[in-house]
Amino acid sequence: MTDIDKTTTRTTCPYCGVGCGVLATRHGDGTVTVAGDPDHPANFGRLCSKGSALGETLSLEDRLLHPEIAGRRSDWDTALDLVAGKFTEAIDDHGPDSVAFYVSGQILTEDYYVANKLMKGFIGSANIDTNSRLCMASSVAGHRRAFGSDTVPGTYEDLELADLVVLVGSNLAWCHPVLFQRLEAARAVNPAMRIVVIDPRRTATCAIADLHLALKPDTDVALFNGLLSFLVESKSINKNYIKRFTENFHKTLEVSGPCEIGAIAEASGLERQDIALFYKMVARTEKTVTVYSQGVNQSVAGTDKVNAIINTHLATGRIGRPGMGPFSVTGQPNAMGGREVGGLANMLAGHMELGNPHHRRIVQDFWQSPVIADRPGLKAVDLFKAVGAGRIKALWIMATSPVDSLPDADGIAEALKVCPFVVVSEVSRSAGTVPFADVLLPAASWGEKDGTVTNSERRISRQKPFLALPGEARPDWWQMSEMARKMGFGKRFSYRNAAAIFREHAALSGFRNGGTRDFDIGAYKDISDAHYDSLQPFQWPQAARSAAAETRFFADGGFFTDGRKGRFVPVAFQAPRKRERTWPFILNTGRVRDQWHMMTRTAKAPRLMAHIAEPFAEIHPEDAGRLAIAAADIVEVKSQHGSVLVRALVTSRVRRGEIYVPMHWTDRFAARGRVDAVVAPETDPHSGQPGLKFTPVALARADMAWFGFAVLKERPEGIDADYWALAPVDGGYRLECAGRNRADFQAIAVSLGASGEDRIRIEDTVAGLSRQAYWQDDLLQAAFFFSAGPVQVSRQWACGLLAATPGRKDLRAQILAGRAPADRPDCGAIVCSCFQVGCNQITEAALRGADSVAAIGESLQAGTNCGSCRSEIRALLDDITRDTSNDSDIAQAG
Ligand SMILES: Nc1nc2c(c(=O)[nH]1)N[C@H]1C(S)=C(S)[C@@H](COP(=O)(O)OP(=O)(O)OC[C@H]3O[C@@H](n4cnc5c(=O)[nH]c(N)nc54)[C@H](O)[C@@H]3O)O[C@H]1N2
Ligand SMILES: Nc1nc2c(c(=O)[nH]1)N[C@H]1C(S)=C(S)[C@@H](COP(=O)(O)OP(=O)(O)OC[C@H]3O[C@@H](n4cnc5c(=O)[nH]c(N)nc54)[C@H](O)[C@@H]3O)O[C@H]1N2
Ligand code: SF4
Ligand SMILES: [Mo]
Repeated sequence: MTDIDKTTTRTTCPYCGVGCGVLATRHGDGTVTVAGDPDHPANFGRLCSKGSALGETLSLEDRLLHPEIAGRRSDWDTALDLVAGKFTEAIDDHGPDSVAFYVSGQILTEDYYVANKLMKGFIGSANIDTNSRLCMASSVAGHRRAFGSDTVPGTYEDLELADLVVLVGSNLAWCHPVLFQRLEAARAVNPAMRIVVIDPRRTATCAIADLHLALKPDTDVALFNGLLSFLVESKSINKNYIKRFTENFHKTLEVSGPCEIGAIAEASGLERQDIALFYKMVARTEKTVTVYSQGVNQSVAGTDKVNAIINTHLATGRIGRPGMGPFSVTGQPNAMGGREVGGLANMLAGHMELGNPHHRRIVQDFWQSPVIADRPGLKAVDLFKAVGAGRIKALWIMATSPVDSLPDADGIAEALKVCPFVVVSEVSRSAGTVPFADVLLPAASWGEKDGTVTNSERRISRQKPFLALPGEARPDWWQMSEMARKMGFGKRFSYRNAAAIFREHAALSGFRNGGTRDFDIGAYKDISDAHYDSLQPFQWPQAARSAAAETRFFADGGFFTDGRKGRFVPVAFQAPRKRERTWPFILNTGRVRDQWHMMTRTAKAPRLMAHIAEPFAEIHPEDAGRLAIAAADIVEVKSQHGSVLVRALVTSRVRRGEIYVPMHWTDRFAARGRVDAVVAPETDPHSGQPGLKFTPVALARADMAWFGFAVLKERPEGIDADYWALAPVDGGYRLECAGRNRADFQAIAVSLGASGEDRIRIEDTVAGLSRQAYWQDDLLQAAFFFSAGPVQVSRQWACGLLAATPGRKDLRAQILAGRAPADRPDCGAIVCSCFQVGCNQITEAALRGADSVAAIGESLQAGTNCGSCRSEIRALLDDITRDTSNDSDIAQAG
């Protein structure tokens, strides 16, 4: 193992479910740098753009440092007395189901364990749900239907060992970048490996796809049912496996019916030959892995999609063996840990079932608890409906922002307003939930907290502190334990540290298990504090009686259903809802490469903001043409629930009639960019997961009388423009804005905080153009570029102005001209965030002969550090060879 000195800590990245190991090093000047841990089996030293910028996100700016009651500073004792008092009062007056916890896959296993234990075993309600309901619930439900347990059968290595990797509803290149890099590297070694992407959009992931199936949204079940039938008809099934280890095969076939490619083409909108090609590839490739993510889970047919996929693996016996299996990749760093402790409202701790009396007995005996919840609690969407209806009297929200991330987000905000008592545990003062909190509790953040997380391949790793707790911030497990103590349950919550909780969690997993339950880490039930501190990443199961870790499940059956058979689940395809005339478009939502969720952390790193700096809607050129929407116009996307104003990104990457808007922008960074205000709260009947990728909407150009772009030293407050989007840059902020009514540009500049003794201005009222700049003591304070249409200045050049050497006189001429001097060409929208290389530079290098990603790396360094941009570089190169214009992977105005 690599030697590290005292200033370096081995920990785990707090972002995605790949769960990369990180080496964090503290320096004398207080800064922290991070590097990939070469010894961590998830990443072997790699990191993506978000992971490698972690050191830039640790400032205490925006941090909550003290408990607050009704907006006023308080102390822990007073705040928790109030919380315990209000919860107890509600329980006494209205019963245990009148209170609830809403937690998150971003708290650690130890935090989660305590929250779940308190609610289900001591308060006696199952009203604890988590943002994993928006994320993994359909996978959990699908796994349980097929396997009898929530088990991910495979490992990351399977992607490398496979000959065919099918990515369904997964933008791996942007959302699980290090896993994507491992896949890319494996393909370089095994050029025979084939990769299929099934996604309505042509994403960055498609850059390595041999076949991209741009199916109609929510038609995956038709495609995979057809595949099942094809496998039978082409005699590619494994009869022995089916017979020995599974049940319900024939009934399932009856539902999927004969393989009629024509009907499948009709349903999915795919070409018949593409479907046939895909089916043949699967039929002839034993080593097939099907990776799936939110295009599968976040759907009203999510659980059926999961089972349609699993059915094809059971039928071929391609499960639990090297290079084979269905593989649900998890989103959050601890989505899996949350499932292990039973954080969902319909689960019990240790992967046990709330509905199973035997399991309830086990858990209650182990906890020695006064009660045990015996019926499922409210799932996220229903939970907030109950809050809105006044049925929840006290609610504790921890490490998630439902007013931004749940569908019908404005409705959630209304619900929180009527809730009599809301507690919010947060690290960031700018989180969307903060204004709704009666009590605010400052939580420990990454770098301060201590515990474990489980990644997508069932690997448990340590998150370790390397910074002191700032102010009065405290870990979430401590907050919950103190609350339990104040409610009178102190004896069962007297944890000294995270290790003590981990020991209890490990012991429960092995308690009366004997191989009847998949989740067993009993081997760690007596782990010492010292061992816990130096715990190396390991995969479960790790039962007390077994020596080595098993790494895969179900190659030889051994399912966790009653008869220990794997279950085929008949799933009938249901055509998605027909479009109505008022709502002719389908809104799809998801992620961009360099932002994490609501941007409370990633937006602190200017270089991550350089990739895409404002919310956008991807719109097909034909739709744009029909609606007279030009590139970089502002558009309104509206549903019956709400609307957003975003920049138009006209691209053939999306299908006609569909638009894609990222989930990340909140009121803090844009005027009206919260896309979940538009998304419909419709859920999957089995998992309760909302269909976040399919909302019928209307789309229209928002007529703007003026457009503006500005760089500013100070963050402007109260921006008076119909559209705006703000992003930090080195030395200040950049602002995009636009307004519906004709305006006085100087007045706008002043309202945005323009000040300085030294100013320049050029105005052309006929053309509706204005450029202004303000200096104070030779330091540029702000520069503004206004015009009647979308502003055409190079953003990279303008953002560089703030960092320019003070006193440079040539800036004046540049600003008045609105462009960089001829000898310093514009680098274009940033593609490589590590080395700040733009698309113009890449295009130029390509035209000079750098015709591969490697050659671009050699000439510009782009793509040679974290590698997250390599698929975009490849797409740019492809575009240049195809000579298509206006189709890079970058937002227009980026
Ligand atoms: N950069 C970045 N990475 C992240 C995160 C982040 O915020 N930023 N968040 C993490 C989290 S919590 C999660 S859950 C994961 C999510 O990771 P992914 O699931 O890979 O990401 P998404 O962008 O939500 O959606 C994936 C794709 O589903 C497609 N899709 C939509 N509808 C359908 C459909 O009907 N069928 C199919 N087959 N596909 C469809 C969308 O077009 C989209 O490209 O990412 C994790 N990683
Ligand atoms: N339209 C649409 N909506 C979506 C999705 C989508 O694809 N489309 N994806 C959904 C998915 S998969 C997910 S996972 C959710 C994510 O949505 P959220 O969970 O709402 O997103 P985050 O911004 O990650 O919220 C985490 C919050 O916890 C705080 N925090 C960070 N660390 C800690 C800690 O240790 N303790 C405490 N107490 N607080 C902490 C952060 O400051 C932040 O405010 O969004 C869902 N919503
Ligand atoms: S892939 Fe990136 S975001 Fe995900 S764990 Fe690794 S470094 Fe973190
Ligand atoms: Mo997620």
